[in-house]
Amino acid sequence: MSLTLRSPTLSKLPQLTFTSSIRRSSPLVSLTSNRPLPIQIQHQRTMSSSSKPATVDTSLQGSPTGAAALFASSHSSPHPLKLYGGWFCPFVQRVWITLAEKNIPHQYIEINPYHKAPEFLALNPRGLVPTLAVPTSTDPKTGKVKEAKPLYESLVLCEYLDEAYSDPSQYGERLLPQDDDAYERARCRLWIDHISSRIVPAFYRFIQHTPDKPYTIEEIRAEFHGHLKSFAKEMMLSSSSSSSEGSKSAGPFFLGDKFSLVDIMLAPWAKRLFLIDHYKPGGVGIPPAGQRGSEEDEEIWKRWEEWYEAVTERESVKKTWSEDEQYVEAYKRYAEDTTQSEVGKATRSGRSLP
Ligand SMILES: N[C@@H](CCC(=O)N[C@@H](CS)C(=O)NCC(=O)O)C(=O)O
Repeated sequence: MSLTLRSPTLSKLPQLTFTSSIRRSSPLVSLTSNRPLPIQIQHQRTMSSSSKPATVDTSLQGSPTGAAALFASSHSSPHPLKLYGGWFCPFVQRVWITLAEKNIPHQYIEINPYHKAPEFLALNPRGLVPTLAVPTSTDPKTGKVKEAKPLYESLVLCEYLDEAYSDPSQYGERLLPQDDDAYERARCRLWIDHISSRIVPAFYRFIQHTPDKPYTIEEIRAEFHGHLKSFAKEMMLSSSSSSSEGSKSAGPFFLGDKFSLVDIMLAPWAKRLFLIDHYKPGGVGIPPAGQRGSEEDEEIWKRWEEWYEAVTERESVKKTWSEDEQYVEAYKRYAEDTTQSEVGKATRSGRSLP
């Protein structure tokens, strides 16, 4: 099958043609031979075949392991819906979890986004994974997909997938409250914003902390705890109050017994908390039960733990997870603050995340 991809934002860029792999219509040739280079391979170039030296980021181990390897290989056949991802990336894991939750047929293509190959930048000018190629037009006669377009930004992608694959008989329950429950939907978006603008940036300030930073490890730990506690307190209070939906169940997820987009947005960093325990003195440092200060703090941290247990045990989260040691190796560059990733550089210079 051949399928055309146009970038809506970069109409002047070369048109890409999808076959079993992506190639430019005037194909990019390998640096070492005259053969056209499939995009997947371009992104896995190592120091020996790349003109630039490998960095802590470009030399990352190239493919998922463990459960994620199985999930990736069971979605390796050509399909019009393509996820370009990196096994190590929490933003990718958000989209991967959404695909797994809704059981959406797709093709997973592992790339290393730090190489910035022109074909990848043509899909996503920001040069970041996750990037999705989505089918946008089908031939009415044959029903075959004629055109696909790129989309990016993990939250946008998850919302897109939830809306585009919405038939409950095929894809299960929607990931955000629907119908006339605009308040609940807005409340979910508010806490998604809390995750993306508070918890996630603090995670990186925490793991990238080194003794020469203008803030101490205790300060960033306290800030991180504060953001987790706000989230857990919201879950505690919302489950004890009634809403337009009627009375809610107590837990374990943000919306009680319903796993939602809010949980998906934070799950990848919840899974990565063990890296802070591994690398940072004092670790995440959530105080043990009975030593949490006030009665309210005891309750809040209990609610956090309930959420954490349920989310990290969720099938879709486990399915998209490689072996722990692989993350330990990959996040060393964050722990030592040597990463040149956009997220790492933004954190280092106090800018907001890309
Ligand atoms: N805001 C983006 C962030 C994505 C992101 O930063 N992805 C990283 C990998 S975890 C990436 O592609 N980095 C490439 C780079 O830093 O050059 C999203 O939510 O999708």
